[in-house]
Amino acid sequence: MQFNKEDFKKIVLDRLDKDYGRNIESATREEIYYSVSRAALSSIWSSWSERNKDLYKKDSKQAYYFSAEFLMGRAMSNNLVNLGILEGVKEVLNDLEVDFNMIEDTESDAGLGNGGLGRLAACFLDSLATLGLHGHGYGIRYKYGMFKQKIENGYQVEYPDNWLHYDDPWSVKREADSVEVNFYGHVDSFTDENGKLHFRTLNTEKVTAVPYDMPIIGYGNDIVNTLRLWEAHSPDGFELQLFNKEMYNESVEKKNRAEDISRVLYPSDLGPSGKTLRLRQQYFFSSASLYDIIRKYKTIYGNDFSHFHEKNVIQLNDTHPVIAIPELMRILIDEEYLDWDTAWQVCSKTFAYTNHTILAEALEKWPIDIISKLLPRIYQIIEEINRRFMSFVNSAYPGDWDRAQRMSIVSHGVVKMAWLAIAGTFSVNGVAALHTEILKNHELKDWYELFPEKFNNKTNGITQRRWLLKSNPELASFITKNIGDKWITEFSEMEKLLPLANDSKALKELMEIKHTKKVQLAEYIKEHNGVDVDPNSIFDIQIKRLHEYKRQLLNVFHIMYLYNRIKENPNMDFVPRTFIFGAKAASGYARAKQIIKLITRVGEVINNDKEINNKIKVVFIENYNVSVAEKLFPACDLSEQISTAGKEASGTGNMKFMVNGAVTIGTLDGANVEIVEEAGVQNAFIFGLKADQIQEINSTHSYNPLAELSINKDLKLVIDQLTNGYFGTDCINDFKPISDSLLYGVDGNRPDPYYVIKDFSEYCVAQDMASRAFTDKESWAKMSLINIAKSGKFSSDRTINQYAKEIWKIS
Ligand code: DL6
Repeated sequence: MQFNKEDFKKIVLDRLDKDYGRNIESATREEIYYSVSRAALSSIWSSWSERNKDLYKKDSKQAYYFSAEFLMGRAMSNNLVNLGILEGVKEVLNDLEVDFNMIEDTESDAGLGNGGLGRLAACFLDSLATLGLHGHGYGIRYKYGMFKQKIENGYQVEYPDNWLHYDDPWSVKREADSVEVNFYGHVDSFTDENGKLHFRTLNTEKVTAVPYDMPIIGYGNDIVNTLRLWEAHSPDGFELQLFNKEMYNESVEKKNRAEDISRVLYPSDLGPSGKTLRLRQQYFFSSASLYDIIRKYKTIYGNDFSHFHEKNVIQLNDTHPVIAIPELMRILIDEEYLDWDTAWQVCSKTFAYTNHTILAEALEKWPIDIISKLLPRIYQIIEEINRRFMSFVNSAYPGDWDRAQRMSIVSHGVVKMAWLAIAGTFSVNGVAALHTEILKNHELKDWYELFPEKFNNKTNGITQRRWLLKSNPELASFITKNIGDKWITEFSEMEKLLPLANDSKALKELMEIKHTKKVQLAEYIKEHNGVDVDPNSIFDIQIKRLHEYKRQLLNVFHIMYLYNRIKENPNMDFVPRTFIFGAKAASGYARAKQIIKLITRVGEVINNDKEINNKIKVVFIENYNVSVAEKLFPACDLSEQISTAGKEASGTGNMKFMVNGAVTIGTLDGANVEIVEEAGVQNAFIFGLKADQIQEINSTHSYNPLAELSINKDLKLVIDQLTNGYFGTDCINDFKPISDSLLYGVDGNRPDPYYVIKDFSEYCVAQDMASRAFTDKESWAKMSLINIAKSGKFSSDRTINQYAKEIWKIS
């Protein structure tokens, strides 16, 4: 893109004057941030509107990514990088004596996602635009993103994440494209003049969906795709008549009910009201997005839906948008008057489904009483889909009633959304090779046997533009200096770095870069945690959602074990370590919160213990989010990927660490398997049970954690310390449930369901090997370099190319 410094400066100053009546001296940092962002946005209007015209062209097929989460993080710097004007804008601000970093830090993270699934969606959008593919996102514009986490007295406390407090200069409201979404009501049938039966839903509750568009800017190619997020409003605003009767609360009741839909990401769904609200959210954005797509389609083909699937493909990101399948059926049958079979053909050729987890609790099931009340016509359609599907199963497997029961979409009082997804789509994919195999051979075995042609794997990836070029400019320059800059858009180029593995000078430079990033992180930690950490120590980092299967517990047990050893023998040889955690626990997940308390308490005790002479530090980074992640990945030496094998579908943090030169310590789980395949097992520290061993132990019920513990006195001591007050008597109530769940099993679960005790010894051995390896600087640097050079596979550009060619058939 052409960039003229003086012109850009003029636009920024002009905006400050016209929008705020300020000059550069009197403007606030928020006003400057807003004006710079809007100035950059104004430079892409024409490319963006050109791109939008393609949505109405006959010969272009569009891919739409339906997702309840888009974890976008900050937009400004990333967009400036992709536009190729970051340095220019920095110079402009420098001329105006404004600190760019301060302006960058003014921007709130768009934290409209929970973890890997939402961040994957954001990486995919970046790749789609950079590859010049016609791919756009649809989701919800939550007023409050994932909560803001504060650590108070060691406990997680949740506060609203008001990311729109200063408005969002990167969103453009498109009021004219608003659509109506209908809830509740009753289904009415009538016969037309030709004797054909029709259905309609009467007396519905109406909600207006108002779209906001975010530009998704391709890297260096003038292509701008769109992320369209819907905001919910009441069509009538508030009720003035009630207000004038001084019934103030009543006057805004309807308005609030509507706005609740897009108020917050993942409202608690423990009770029926929370469940209803979640389903309202899912239907809201699915229905609005379908109407939007159909509106565009009809401008080209009118009522002829036979080309719909040639023009549109919709990827359903997990089960959250699966309600779109019966919704498209409803629109086609009730509003466009297609017959059932034709509508079903359209649907099942248009939708594809990605599964992101095998955790039973994450495979959504909606109680029939909720769905049939909230969406009566949709429920009727689901029942009919199931009736026809069951007859298909019965003809495929005559007399196999067990199988038919297992595969029924509606059963035991619930609608199984994953089953509906597989029945109603032409493609079902897992997100790493191991995950897809587990789906095919275990969790979705019945389905794979019936529809083998639908199943495929698409190993996840991450965008190197955000996770390397933008967040680690020092390493990016090193790479470009050695192999040129083609890697920015063709990540397989990274392999060209391999010869440097034998070049001492280059390895030294690589380690200097790592040191610089560690120093920067140490400053952040000092400022935010008040803890001094030594950049020469091993930076050992585990950052991801807090979940028992991800086994932050295994990590903290290892820290407790090391601490005990140093206490016993203060003069022992020890390679200093800084253990860094970042994690949010779901608000209703008590065990995860207890584990956070354990980490922070262990940290408090160890960090303040003079006797251990700073050999270990433990830091819990508050409010882990995308912009904090950008500081953490580049500064890591050792990447903790230690989930129970078979449980992590893929992981993407593991890839972000790898591209930044961290070495993995991990189990053979999710995409770790492929990381190790690429980098070589000698360039990682692999330990623990494998997925098939765990399957075997589970099926034979042959695991007894108490027996394991009786032969591991180090671990026994660690677990005893949870309940004997060693880390504070005030915490026993928090830590005892952790110990109980490992030793005896709680809430109907087996003891130690995630094999923490079983894998502990091997984990300690692997950790010890990592410590020893770190002392040989050059060989560590070599491992780091090889990981970087072999990370080419893990670009989301590769993943998206596969989706485009193998599923979406777009070019
Ligand atoms: O596919 C993106 C991401 C994977 O990398 C993670 O391994 C997986 O846990 C995550 N899945 C989810 C879905 N719900 N749960 N649990 O977030 O998807």
